[in-house]
Amino acid sequence: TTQYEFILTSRPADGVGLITLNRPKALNALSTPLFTELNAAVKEFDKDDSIRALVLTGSERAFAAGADIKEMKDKEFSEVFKGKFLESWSLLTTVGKPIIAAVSGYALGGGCELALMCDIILASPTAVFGQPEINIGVIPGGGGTQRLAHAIGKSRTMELTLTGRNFTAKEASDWGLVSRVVGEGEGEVVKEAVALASVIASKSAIAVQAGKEAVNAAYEHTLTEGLRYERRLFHSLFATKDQKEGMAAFAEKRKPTWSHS
Ligand code: CO8
Repeated sequence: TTQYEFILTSRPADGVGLITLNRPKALNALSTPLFTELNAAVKEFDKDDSIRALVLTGSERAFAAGADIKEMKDKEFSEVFKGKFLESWSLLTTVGKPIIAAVSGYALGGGCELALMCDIILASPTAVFGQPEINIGVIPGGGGTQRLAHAIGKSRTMELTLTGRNFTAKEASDWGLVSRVVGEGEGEVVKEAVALASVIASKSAIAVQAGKEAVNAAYEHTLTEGLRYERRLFHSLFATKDQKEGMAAFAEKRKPTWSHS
């Protein structure tokens, strides 16, 4: 696999690709060079048929403490506007395969937003979330105000965005931002995320992709359009080998063997 400077990649289980942000001196602050590498790694796993689920994580101390403030501080309006600053930082959201964020330590600003771009978030009890941009004279710019509002509602999102206060793993779990808080212990959240990714990777990749698309439609469409979209995706799966195999296996009381097609 490719060697990177700010990230690590590995294949910890069958069908699972793991990307670890690895810029420890800056608490994984998100910079343009880091995103160039992250995007390349994501694309590589996305086009690799042997990978069916991804896990994105940071270190014990920080998932990511936000966009790199030192890289941003002297930028001018015309530069960020004309250069479409941040536009290429959301490539993650174009991937068809499911992505699980395994968060421990700080997930602040762009770090929280990066987790929100993933499909499932698991949190260590040590996770600290927040959108502290207001404290440095700006607002979230990577989807924080939008995805957080969808996930936890307007009043909480407004309070967090306007005060910049951090929130705990327990709060994130109570509000439904994370699907669960795992046990404490070093590496626990990554272990759990890889186990979860393995379960997903054991299903039909084509059905998983359809499922992901259908759930995401709930955040884009009206209920009527979303229901129609879901039903059409359901119909379309009857054109796949895996639907025939899955249902035949059930009727024959055996385990299905997926061809992922
Ligand atoms: N940018 C640059 N460097 C950082 C950042 C950051 N966001 N966070 C930490 N670092 C650096 C520190 O400068 C320090 O470097 P050095 O040793 O050279 O001084 C090193 O990491 C360690 O940090 P601290 O010494 O501050 O560690 P502490 O344990 O004392 O504090 C904190 C940890 C509380 C996390 C603190 O570092 C902090 O407040 N960081 C900034 C948090 C923040 O404001 N984040 C939001 C940034 S703005 C943003 O994210 C805009 C989003 C844009 C969209 C992105 C889409 C994906």
